[in-house]
Amino acid sequence: MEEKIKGFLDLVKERNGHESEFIQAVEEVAETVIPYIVKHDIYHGKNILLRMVEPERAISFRVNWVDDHGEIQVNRGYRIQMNSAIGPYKGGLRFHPTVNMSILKFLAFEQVFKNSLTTLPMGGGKGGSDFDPKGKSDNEIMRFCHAFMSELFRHIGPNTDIPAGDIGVGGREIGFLFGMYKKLKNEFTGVLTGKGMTWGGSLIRPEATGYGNVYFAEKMLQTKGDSFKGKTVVISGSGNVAQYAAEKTIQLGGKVVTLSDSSGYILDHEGIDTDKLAFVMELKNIKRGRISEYTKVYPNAKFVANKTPWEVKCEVALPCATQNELNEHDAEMLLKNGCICVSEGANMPSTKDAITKFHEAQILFAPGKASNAGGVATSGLEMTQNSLRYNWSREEVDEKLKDIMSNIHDACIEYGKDEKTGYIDYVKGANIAGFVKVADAMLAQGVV
Ligand code: NDP
Ligand code: 2IT
Repeated sequence: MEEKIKGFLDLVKERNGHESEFIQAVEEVAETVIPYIVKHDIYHGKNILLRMVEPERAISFRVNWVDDHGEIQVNRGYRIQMNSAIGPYKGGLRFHPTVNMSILKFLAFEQVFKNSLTTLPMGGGKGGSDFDPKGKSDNEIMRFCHAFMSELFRHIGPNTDIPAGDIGVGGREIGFLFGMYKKLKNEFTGVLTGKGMTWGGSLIRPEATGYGNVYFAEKMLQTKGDSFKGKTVVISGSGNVAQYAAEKTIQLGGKVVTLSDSSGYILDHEGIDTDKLAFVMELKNIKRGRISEYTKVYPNAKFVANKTPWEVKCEVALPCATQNELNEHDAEMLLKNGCICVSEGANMPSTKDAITKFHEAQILFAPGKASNAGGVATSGLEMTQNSLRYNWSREEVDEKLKDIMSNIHDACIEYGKDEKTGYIDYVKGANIAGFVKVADAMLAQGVV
């Protein structure tokens, strides 16, 4: 088996040698899915995984725009259309200077499994740009989004590919992107998700990734007869996912003591309560400030520059910032400090070595493709509402989100629970459950 996995990964490395994040994501899947394929005749010998690691289409394009000083700027835009076996391509757009093919291919690959797990009919895709929104005026953001969509529009559509937000792309950007798409196509369709509430958006979509992650973590804790109540919770990031993970944690009785950004983290031993979180939301979403400014208003809290929050004692850790933000050493610190549950809000925030540590310690560990699937699942619900030309209430969407997270948890148990020890390997469970649905569709559709 080791040989088989190695042979497969060697081939992937040969073809994608310099794409380290993509290879990391494929490795994690191959190690759990190849042994399953080998044991199941219908999948064996069909090169299904080999087909799944090759994007159906990878689009790269130039984005020219003019900044506030009249300078012409040139960025790169991308859309990876990874797999459409179970539905149209679906996945976010990331605007961040680190964006490149490797990052987007890893995200698109993860998205295929994640979307499959949601039980909704969505294929996988991802896109974005190396554009850096930090420090840009609203007008610059608008001009960039319009320029980006002036090429992307020809590759997407409500039955083809439906982008959404990710790092650096929130409600403001989706608005500008949607406006240009509508103008160019002369049609009002649900081509993007994460839209505003007055023009086709779904209630709970902004909250969905963070809420879903906490619903999933609560499910994991329940397998131990435990809950969020009274738990000290460490969260990284302070963007969309982190904010709503914090909100739901507080609602379930947990105490959130950290938030972070790429400059460092804030530690508030008294707990970040609802009022303090409202301050953070205004600071980040409206003033577009830095998390360090929290300590100016709440002087009992401290800011720790250039560090991640994993050194803080906690029972639950929710990494909600970015890939590879939690390494082996961080995992050791968390374990030493008594952490019993890690649930990923971000995509691939834990390195492979960190995950190995969590598994060795047999704590509750959920990979992002399972625990952060609530965001894209609610995007799927937004698509449904757009097709119905109807809006569900907040309660209806939240109930569906809870159900979906619970179903994903069940799927992880079905494919990931060790019958002898009872330990649930959520990585294995999510990978195999996600794989089976896509693989069955690919087999049914033949070699296309
Ligand atoms: P936002 O842009 O709203 O927030 C990103 C946060 O992460 C910011 O606090 C940012 O800090 C921090 N961050 C970004 N890059 C780094 C870095 N290199 N080092 C440290 N901190 C960093 O994005 P989201 O909250 O939407 O996304 C967060 C994560 O969740 C990503 O991994 C994304 O792929 C994933 N995700 C998002 C979903 C969604 O619906 N939005 C759905 C599922 C997953 P700074 O301001 O300093 O850059
Ligand atoms: O990583 C993700 O799942 C997202 N950024 C959300 C994708 C979506 O289409 O809502």
